[in-house]
Amino acid sequence: MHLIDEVVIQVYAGNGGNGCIAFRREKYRPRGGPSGGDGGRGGDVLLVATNDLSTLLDLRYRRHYKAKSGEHGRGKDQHGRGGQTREIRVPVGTMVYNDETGELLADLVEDGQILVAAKGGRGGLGNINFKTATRQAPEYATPGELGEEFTLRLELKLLADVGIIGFPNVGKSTLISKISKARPKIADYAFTTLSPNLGVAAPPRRDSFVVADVPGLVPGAHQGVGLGIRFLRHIERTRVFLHILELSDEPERDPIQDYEIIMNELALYEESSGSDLLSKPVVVAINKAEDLELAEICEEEYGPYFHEKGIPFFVISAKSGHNLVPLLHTLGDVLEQDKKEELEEEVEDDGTWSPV
Ligand SMILES: Nc1nc2c(ncn2[C@@H]2O[C@H](COP(=O)(O)OP(=O)(O)OP(=O)(O)O)[C@@H](O)[C@H]2O)c(=O)[nH]1
Ligand SMILES: [Mg+2]
Repeated sequence: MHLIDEVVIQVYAGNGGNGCIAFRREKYRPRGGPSGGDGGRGGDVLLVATNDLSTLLDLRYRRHYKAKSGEHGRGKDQHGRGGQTREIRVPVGTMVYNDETGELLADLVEDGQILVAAKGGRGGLGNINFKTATRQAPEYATPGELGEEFTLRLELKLLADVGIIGFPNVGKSTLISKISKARPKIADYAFTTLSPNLGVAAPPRRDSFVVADVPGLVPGAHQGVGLGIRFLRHIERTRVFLHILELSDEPERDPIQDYEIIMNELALYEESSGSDLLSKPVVVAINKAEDLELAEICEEEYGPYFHEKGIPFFVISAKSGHNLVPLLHTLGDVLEQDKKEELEEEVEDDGTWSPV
């Protein structure tokens, strides 16, 4: 399977143009003097973050990105023109690493944010720069500098407010298709979703938020079982998890057991990656309960377990729409609360308060 959330590319900035050695030899001007111009600067390679892209797919088919070199200097005091920069557009949420050293160079989180990924070489100096009182005819110029070259690893981490997690086939994609305009593939088998989907949920009369549906998790995911956990990095940066459970026909499955298995996978991922997943607020919903009698039984049977933990709990049907509006309002509340707490922490950190 081709992953489109990680690519390695090669970037080459342009070389600087060479300085020129030339002398004026014009009729009626016996002592011409040096006239070699400077070389132009090589073009930079820039990474530009844009909201217009949502994957790194375009970069998969093209590995090498070169900016133009600067022109060489010429006679008659003419400087070489600078080389054109090369812009590479990447989706917002792209993290850029130096592939050789592993160093994080930039986290492009805003539309229009720019990283100078490789600097163009400076142009060389032409011999007009070297004329002195004692050296009237300098026979030298300097060469242009080489442009920088790097191997970069780009990693896309989606920026969403809510990350939907859960076993395969529980109805995560069905839910995102109900609450937003996203139209992911939905089917009655595990691992229908192979890469993350984003959707904007707009509950009535309140702020909209971005929801990410990621491929399903199974026991052992942190060791690579199923599609593994590589998609978890996408939800590392979400504020809130919406954990979807289901009333499954499989006799060995139980919603609470499923819940604990997934939380355990998150814990193992957290341990191995040093990320911070378990401290995020969670909202739980048991899906596929369009039968209202069944929904009530579900509420009684599973509700207390989550209420005791202080976790907001809903019994829903993504298919019929049952209970989706209250679920969205609660997600909105939890998000607002989380943003408020973050703001308070920031204020505590630097001890100042400046009204926005
Ligand atoms: N009865 C019922 N079926 C549902 C409901 N929501 C989803 N389904 C069905 O469950 C199956 C899986 O739905 P998906 O939305 O593809 O599930 P998913 O969690 O995205 O699955 P993966 O992408 O494989 O992880 C489909 O056949 C859906 O029609 C629901 O509320 N009620
Ligand atoms: Mg899916």
